[in-house]
Amino acid sequence: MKQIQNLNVIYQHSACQFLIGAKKKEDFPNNNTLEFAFVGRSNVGKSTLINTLFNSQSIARTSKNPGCTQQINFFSINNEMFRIVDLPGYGYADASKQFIAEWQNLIWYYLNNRENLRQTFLLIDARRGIMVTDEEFIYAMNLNNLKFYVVISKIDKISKDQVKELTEKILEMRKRYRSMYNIITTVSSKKKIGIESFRGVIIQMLRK
Ligand SMILES: Nc1nc2c(ncn2[C@@H]2O[C@H](COP(=O)(O)OP(=O)(O)O)[C@@H](O)[C@H]2O)c(=O)[nH]1
Ligand SMILES: [Mg+2]
Repeated sequence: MKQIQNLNVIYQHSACQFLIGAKKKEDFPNNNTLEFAFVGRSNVGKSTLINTLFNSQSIARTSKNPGCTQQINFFSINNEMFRIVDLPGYGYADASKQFIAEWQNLIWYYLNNRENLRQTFLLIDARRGIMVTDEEFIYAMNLNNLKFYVVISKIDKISKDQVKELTEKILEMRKRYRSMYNIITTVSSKKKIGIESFRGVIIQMLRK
């Protein structure tokens, strides 16, 4: 794995470039660069958050294309300093069984086999809390012994006390799901809350 220098670059204008939308594992780019995967229910605010973190217009463009939500989108930050991986959202009420099966095959192949995957960020919508599909996903991650880090999104939609309550409730779940990281990050892309500290989390993880 290559050495990463001058991490402060991501505090400035980070350049985010769309690499590929993978529909099958053969499409994945090389594994020489550390990756951070983002996952969650559809509409949880994943694309907006990635866009806010890395000042990227390409992510917004990519995710507006409905076809692109069914593939794993790889983005290169600052010319391969690291990558952001936008996993297809789960929780489509109207998804066909075949679509769900295909989605699961590709996503679980990625999560289980990707050696350059540094961390998986699981987004939870502050307004909705942990829903059945979220817990199913958490259960499966834990079963596969895959670590993940919870990020509560859209915190502008609830009060500070409610944010605290939800954070505690999720941390409480660590008793059952040990592969959950012991820290939770809370963000609002809309109000730009928690964005700097989330960048700090990513920088810390690049250093390790
Ligand atoms: N209030 C609020 N809305 C948000 C926030 N982030 C995203 N949204 C909205 O949530 C919807 C889904 O966002 P999107 O990023 O496309 O979700 P994705 O499906 O997870 O990629 C859009 O209408 C966004 O404008 C946030 O921090 N606060
Ligand atoms: Mg999206």
